[in-house]
Amino acid sequence: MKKITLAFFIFSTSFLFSQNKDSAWIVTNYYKIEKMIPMRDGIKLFTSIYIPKDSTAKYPIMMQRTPYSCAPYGKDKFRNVWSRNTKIYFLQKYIMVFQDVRGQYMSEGVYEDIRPFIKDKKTNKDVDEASDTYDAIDWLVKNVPSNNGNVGVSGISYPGFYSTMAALSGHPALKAVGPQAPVTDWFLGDDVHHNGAFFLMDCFSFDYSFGVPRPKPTTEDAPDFHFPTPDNYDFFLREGTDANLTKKYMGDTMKFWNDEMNHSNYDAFWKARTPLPYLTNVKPAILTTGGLFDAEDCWGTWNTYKTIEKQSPNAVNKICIGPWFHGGWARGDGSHLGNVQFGKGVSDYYYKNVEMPFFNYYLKGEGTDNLPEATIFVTGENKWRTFSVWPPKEIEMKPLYLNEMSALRFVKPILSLKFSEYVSDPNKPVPYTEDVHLRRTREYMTDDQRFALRRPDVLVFKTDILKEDVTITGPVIADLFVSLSTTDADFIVKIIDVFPDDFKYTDSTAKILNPKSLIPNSYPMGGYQMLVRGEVMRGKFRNGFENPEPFTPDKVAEVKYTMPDVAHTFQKGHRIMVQIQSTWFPLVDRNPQQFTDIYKCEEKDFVKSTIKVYHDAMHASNILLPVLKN
Ligand code: PG9
Repeated sequence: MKKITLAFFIFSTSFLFSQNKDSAWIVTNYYKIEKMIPMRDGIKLFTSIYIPKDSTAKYPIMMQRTPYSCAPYGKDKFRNVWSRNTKIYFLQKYIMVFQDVRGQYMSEGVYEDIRPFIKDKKTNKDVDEASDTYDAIDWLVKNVPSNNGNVGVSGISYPGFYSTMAALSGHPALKAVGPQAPVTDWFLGDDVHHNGAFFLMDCFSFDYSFGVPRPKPTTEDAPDFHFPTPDNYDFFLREGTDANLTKKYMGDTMKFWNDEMNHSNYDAFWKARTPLPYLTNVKPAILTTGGLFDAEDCWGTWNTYKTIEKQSPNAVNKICIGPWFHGGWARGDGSHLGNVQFGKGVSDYYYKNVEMPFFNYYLKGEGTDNLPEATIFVTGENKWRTFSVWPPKEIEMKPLYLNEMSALRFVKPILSLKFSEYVSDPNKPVPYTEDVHLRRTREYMTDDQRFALRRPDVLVFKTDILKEDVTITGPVIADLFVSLSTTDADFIVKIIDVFPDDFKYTDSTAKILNPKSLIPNSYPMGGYQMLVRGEVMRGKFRNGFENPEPFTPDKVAEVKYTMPDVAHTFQKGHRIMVQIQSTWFPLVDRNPQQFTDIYKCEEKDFVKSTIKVYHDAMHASNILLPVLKN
């Protein structure tokens, strides 16, 4: 087992986490080549390759395939800022490879969003992201000087999708893959839709720029949409329907926006674009990384790990989840999100104890793979825990029942015919966060929910003050019995940690936070209602995403859906709160609340709906919590 020298380790650790963004060290120790690597169908992909100048040793290759550009272009141009998740590999003397995927930036070919995997490839024309990865790896190990024949592929978000597709390439040199916050299923739970509900803000901004046609290779980025107002709630409410946004801003040039508008159910278009069914017999070791408070691909993170666990039982398949926003381990120190604090050194801990040991073992033969199956940061108690299986075998799925008088109890209600009701008005939708702002925030995932509690169209239920800690680790299932006065509606369930009225972050917490990230704790944290998990369900898909069904007005129906896994301790003295609402705007597009194609409907189709949520012995709405037994 090779040991890196203590001096090099001290230097590299200090450099890695130093504030000095200058990559002078990288320029001194690396040289760069650029290559158009030929794929099996003749298309060439632009690839930047950074190689250690020290040619006395052999080094592993770490590759990132991206639709977001390998800039800077030019063999003498190096980035002057390296994010945490790449700098660390330079310091460990990896050969670093960045590739523009087919049809993006300087690569040839035609781009296709989340290009479908072709399981039975018959000719060299049958190409996908897996075959492109195979061809790229094959070229690299045969042509790049000083490589040791071992390749890793890793990446965050869309590069996370390309990492998962790399695992399907079948190349023998690919030894380890890191799908990080991977884009996985854009209808069931990632980015574009959650449970069939359209994520308007993210998709409008993303599609408007990312969806611009690219007629030929370019190094230029497409322009972002210029909002005429700093108030996104006002902008999207005034612009009205999805159809109006299509007509006014997207036209027919923004291909993927139009694809979204023309595939309103979970049809063959969407099913073809998820890698999950193909993750059988996975060969490379897999480490999936993600954030509890990832607003974009939390679903993809959890479901990539769980699917490999189920479909590839012999695979080395690990997961690490921290208290991060989307990509937060590489984009911040993990000490806090918005007003909620987690403590010092969270992201550093991950790189030093999880990601680097994992890849160094499989690509350099250093150390041992004694990484636990699941390394999970439990918020609330703010501690890393490890589990031999996820969800933990020590959990009990306990129903937390809605009761009358806005009570929440682990006891089923006994009264009959009890319900709580609200009127959902699509012209006065519940904001997804309190402040006036432009682009979707990261912080909404842990924001204070007191602003929503005050609205008449938000139902609120809460437990008594907890007499002991309640830790939940695993999936949360919302099981609602409802009736509507109309034929469709959305349901948003929010699981909330209510802090004690006298809550303050203690000096010890404050002290352990990295001074740079210490936020001026001016926000009134007493009584803070921390969003732990929120998720939407488009009601018409309650019995299946392929075939939406209308509600029968005033007839009780069950709306049951799974929310992305959580890891949180509701500490003694806190309360558990559940809020239920039918709009979450403009995060999610408005439901006209009539059974119709939402992407084609008109302003006149939007109607108020009187919604009843039942909590009686016959219709016991509840939230199934994965309570970790002590
Ligand atoms: N997860 C990001 C995203 C993709 C598509 C729409 C909106 C967001 C991303 O891959 O960058």
